[in-house]
This record gives sequence, structure tokens and C-alpha cells, in this order.
Amino acid sequence: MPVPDADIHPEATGPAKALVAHHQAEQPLKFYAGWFCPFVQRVWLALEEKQIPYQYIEVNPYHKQPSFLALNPRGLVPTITSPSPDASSSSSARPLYESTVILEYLEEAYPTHGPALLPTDPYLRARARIWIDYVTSRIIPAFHRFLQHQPSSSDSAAGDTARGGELQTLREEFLNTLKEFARELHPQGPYFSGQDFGLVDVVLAPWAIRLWVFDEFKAGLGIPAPGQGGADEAVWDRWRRWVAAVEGRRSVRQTLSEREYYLPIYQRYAEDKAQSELARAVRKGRGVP
Ligand SMILES: N[C@@H](CCC(=O)N[C@@H](CS)C(=O)NCC(=O)O)C(=O)O
Repeated sequence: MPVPDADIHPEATGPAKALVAHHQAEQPLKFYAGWFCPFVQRVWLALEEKQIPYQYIEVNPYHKQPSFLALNPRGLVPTITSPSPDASSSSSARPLYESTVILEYLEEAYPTHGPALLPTDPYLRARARIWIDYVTSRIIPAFHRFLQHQPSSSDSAAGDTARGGELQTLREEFLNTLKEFARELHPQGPYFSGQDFGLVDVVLAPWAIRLWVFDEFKAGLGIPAPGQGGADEAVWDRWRRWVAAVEGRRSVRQTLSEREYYLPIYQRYAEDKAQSELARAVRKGRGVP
């Protein structure tokens, strides 16, 4: 039986629609994507930043088609197939999945497609990987715990579901993960490592540009307005500058659809009705699947 999430808009809209249209021609690298998916957007950003030729193929991962499950047994987007180096090989389409694995693969498999999104210095590469892991293992689960929270009777008793009780605790926990990240940003920036956009920026950007969901569904995100951050003003100022740089990045804007089409998807998360693997994992207190 199809899950309710299967009812998503079938294609990209807005700027992303134009980008999809430009990437319909047959290419050795095939990108199985869902326009709405932040994990997909990670890979899409890297493909665009590095100008790697790709063929965009829209997949609804909530309809698990056998042909797609043959490429990715979990049936998740993003998935790519890359050409075999042996052109005579019968199994020429080699599948890969998991956004961060694909990102590392693109760095290694397309070394002449600049810019490099990981530093060359081994220490700085390792440090970038620590913060890539932090985004996936800390920030995204905290984002979803906050988004999927449902008011309990104790929240209602507090008479303040927006600023009291569990919701406020989850808001603060999420904000603390952002502050911890912001403290690691290059002092001038604007990006994580300085002037150059890199993989740490790539892995968080899709969630950074979806923070409006908390204004829409959870009575606000709660990042202090400029000048209002008190003892944390410097760190919030640095966070705001990072977000502004990411929001203005061409690849980020080009891979975005119109907000109205994201709304029903995030509404299901906000009402904790989403049936995606991620939604269910968060409900069970686990991390990103
Ligand atoms: N860990 C995966 C997560 C990918 C993922 O959860 N993709 C979602 C769409 S945003 C999906 O395909 N969901 C289908 C499902 O949950 O059944 C990655 O980093 O690529």
C-alpha cells in the first residue's frame, strides 16, 4: 500500500525545474533524485559546483519500484550510477548511494572537475569530515526532533506551547547544535573553511535553507535578531553570515523548488505523520538512517 508521503508533487518547480530541464540528455553519470529531498540536494550541489555532466532522473522513493530497488536495496534517493571504467563490461552501470559516500566519490572520481570541495591538507580534510559527521549525526536529528514534536498534556498545562515545555527544550537543543557548529566556522568566512565553498557547507546547506519550516509550523526557530544575541551575539552573527552566504550561492538557488510545494511535505513532518525512514527513525529515538 502506498504511504501518504507517496503523494508528493511529481516534479521540480521554480529554478530547479529549469535545471532539471537542462540535464535530461543521456550522460554516463545518472543521478536518481527527488526534487524535494535535502540529501539529494547535497549531491546536486556538488555536481553543479564541480560542473560534472549528469543526467537527472526524477524518482519518487515512496513508490519502491523494483528497477530502482535493484540499484539501491533501500530504495532511497539520492542514488547514482557511474560508468564502468571497462567499457566492454556487461554491467556498465555501477550504483552508489548514501549522500556523503557519493560526495566523497565525486571528489575522487572527478579530480579534474574543479573546484575541489575538500581541502588538500590531510589534517584539514580530516577536520572537515568531523564536521560533516556532526551535521548528519547531531544537527539533522535535532532538526527533526524539534520539527516532529507533538504538544503533550504538560505543554498545554504550561499554557505556552510555543515557549514552554518540551517544544522549547527541543528548540534549545537544536539551537545549541547550530551554535556549536558556528563556533567552528572560519572567523572571516564566509564559508566553513574561509572563502571557498566546500563539503561541510554542502552537507548543511539544504537544512539551512529549510529553517523557515520552524516559523511556519513550530512558532519560530528562535535565533536572536542581529544585536540581540547577548553573550552569544558573536557566534550568532557568524551563523547569520554563513546562512546568508549559503542562501546566496548560485548552486543553492538553482536547486530549489517553489516553497508551496515543500509545504505539504514538511507539514506531514510537523504533524509527525510522515512515513519516511528518517521520520520513523526519529520517532523511535534513532539518528539519520
Ligand atoms: N542516509 C541517506 C538518506 C536518504 C533519504 O532518507 N532520502 C529520502 C528522501 S529525502 C528517501 O529516499 N526516502 C524514502 C523512504 O524513506 O522510504 C543519504 O544520506 O543519502
